[in-house]
Amino acid sequence: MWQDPPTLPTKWLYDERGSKLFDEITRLPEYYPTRRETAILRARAAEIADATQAQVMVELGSGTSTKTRLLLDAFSAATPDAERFTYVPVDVSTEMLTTTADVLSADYPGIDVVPVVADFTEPDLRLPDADGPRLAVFLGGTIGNFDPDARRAFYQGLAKALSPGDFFLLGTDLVKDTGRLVAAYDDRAGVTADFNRNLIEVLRTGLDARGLYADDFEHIARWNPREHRIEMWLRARRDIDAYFEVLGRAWRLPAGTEIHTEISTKFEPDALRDELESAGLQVVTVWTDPAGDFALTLSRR
Ligand code: AVJ
Repeated sequence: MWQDPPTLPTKWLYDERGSKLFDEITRLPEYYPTRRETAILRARAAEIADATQAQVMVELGSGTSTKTRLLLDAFSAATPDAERFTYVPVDVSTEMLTTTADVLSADYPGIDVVPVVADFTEPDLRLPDADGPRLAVFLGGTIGNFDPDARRAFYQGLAKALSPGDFFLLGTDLVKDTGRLVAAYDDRAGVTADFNRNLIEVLRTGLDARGLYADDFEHIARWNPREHRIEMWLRARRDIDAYFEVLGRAWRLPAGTEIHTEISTKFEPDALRDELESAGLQVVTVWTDPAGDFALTLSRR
């Protein structure tokens, strides 16, 4: 936060209120990624189950969502009666994992749910053993939040955690018309603006800040063509003179100062393939929706 320009950790966007706002974002008319990815999974889940023959699915970031269920439905249907399929949600939040495990165990009595508490961005990621192929999935386009170095480290860590013959399914948003991209991150209803400004609330309450108000910041979403990513910023509408009780530090921002809060990288399929293959993950199949907005890439270690 004391960098220039000031940068706040993206993960701070996802407190309870932030997570609810993101959920609202996924239903906005401008925000296409969730609907596109769901459509691809609906069309391809059975194919994914067939192509991988996986007995274990490890989901990075635990989910109880429609998307997770589409995959679990397909794998349940593909698993012979004598065998059991295992779902391994991986998350840093024990609370999230407990909810996921409870809800999915109740809904899928035929599936073993084995939660793992871990930060999957750490290089020492370890996955539960299995007799057959394992499938790691990372959905939602969340990889877009990682900068190129973090992506490389993540792919390498994952490739190390996987064994030869294991698979990786990755959801990525694709480069497209700039107007549509910007609209998806600057919606008319202002939900994304509230989501972004919520970071100020997180700071204010978490660090006991005086003189810091979300309304003093303007939401900015802009396309960075060089890095092919949407960048979210917060711009101070007036001079900010805040004081963090917890840190015993002042934070002064002249009007117009921009704080960087999130990147959402958009991918070109060829470049994505190169990144995965450099980490030792061979691309098997790329599926997109009919509009070509979003991609699911299946690779194999
Ligand atoms: C949850 C990271 C996939 O980058 O599209 C949506 C987050 N931020 N609108 C994305 C987000 C603003 C989202 N991901």
